[in-house]
Amino acid sequence: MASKVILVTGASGLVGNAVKKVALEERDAGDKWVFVSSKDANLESEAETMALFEKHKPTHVIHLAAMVGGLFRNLAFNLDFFRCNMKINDNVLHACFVHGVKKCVSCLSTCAFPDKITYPINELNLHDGPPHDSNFGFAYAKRMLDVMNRGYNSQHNCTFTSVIPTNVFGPHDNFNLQDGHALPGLVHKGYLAKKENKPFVIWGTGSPRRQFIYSLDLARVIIWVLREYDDVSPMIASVGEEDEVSIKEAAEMVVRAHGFKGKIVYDTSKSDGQFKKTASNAKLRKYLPDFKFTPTEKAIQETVDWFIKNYETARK
Ligand code: NAP
Ligand code: GFB
Repeated sequence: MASKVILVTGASGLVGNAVKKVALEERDAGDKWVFVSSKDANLESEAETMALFEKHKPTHVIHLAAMVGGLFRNLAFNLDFFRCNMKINDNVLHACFVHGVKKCVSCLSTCAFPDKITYPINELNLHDGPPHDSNFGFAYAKRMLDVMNRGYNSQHNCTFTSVIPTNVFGPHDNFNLQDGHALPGLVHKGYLAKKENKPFVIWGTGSPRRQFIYSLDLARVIIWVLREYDDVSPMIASVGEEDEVSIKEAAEMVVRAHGFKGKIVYDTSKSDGQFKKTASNAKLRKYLPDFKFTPTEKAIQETVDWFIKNYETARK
């Protein structure tokens, strides 16, 4: 009899594939892992969500499913990001409650933190003011996940918690130029610029700053939280502040990874979005003082190699 039945929603995405890889590597013989995507159930539907839980009867849940996108998709669909994610999160947490799930670990995002704040941000700042305008819909829906976790705990003593990643990247990302995030967008553009001998275009000024976490490192943190962290309050999952880089520096790492030798240009007609969202990982370090993050340059090289090898099937 499996000691845990662990249901992973959003398993076909960037973070989901990383959790699958790490879970299968770390395989704890007693656990049964169930990886699902929207093909198994549309989590915006309460009925389909309940049926999914009825079918798999999970004891533990890693809830990753969401409407996700980079700056430009958020700018275009703030309302959809709010409504779609509110429905998904309400359905999943309610199904967890109805099915007596022992622990659920969900994913927020550091873009949910207030925009006008003293950096670095920490977990206690989550509700201290409005988020950046470019992604208010997504940000408020993510904050409501934390509100629901606290509600299920105070009213029903549930252990539903969350991690708060910074910008994530890695294999199986969404490399669509319009909808995706900066790093997969730059990886894709680097590939096309080299193949078509065209300039490599960075959108915006290149000066905004980000902390990028490799999907495989985030997956290790999420699985540790599932096994060892029993607090409802969220935990930031991020590299240190010292590893924050500018978009320009990140783009230069992508250029080196592709071995691109051509012209690099900036399209400053494109928005820069939020200048920075520097996060402190002090809470994570308190619990995991020896956690080793993959160096960003090495992780970008592995992502570029994965994209070149899987170009035909990659999301783009
Ligand atoms: P992703 O690659 O876009 O994957 C999204 C996943 O959600 C896919 O498996 C998708 O299934 C599933 N999904 C979407 N809508 C669904 C629906 N209505 N019903 C059922 N499943 C649905 O996203 P990701 O980057 O891995 O993000 C995973 C989690 O990390 C999300 O909660 C996200 O907010 C959070 N996060 C991501 C980042 C980042 O930089 N990527 C940063 C911070 C936090 P299909 O493949 O079937 O569509
Ligand atoms: O990763 P990104 O789309 O989202 O953009 P955010 C980060 C920065 O990269 C912006 C610049 O300053 C962009 O101008 N950039 C340069 C590019 N080249 C590109 C490119 O080719 N594609 C993209 N997308 N950007 C998101 C939030 O904010 O962060 C989401 O909107 C989510 O809700 C995500 O939280 C993690 O970091 O600005």
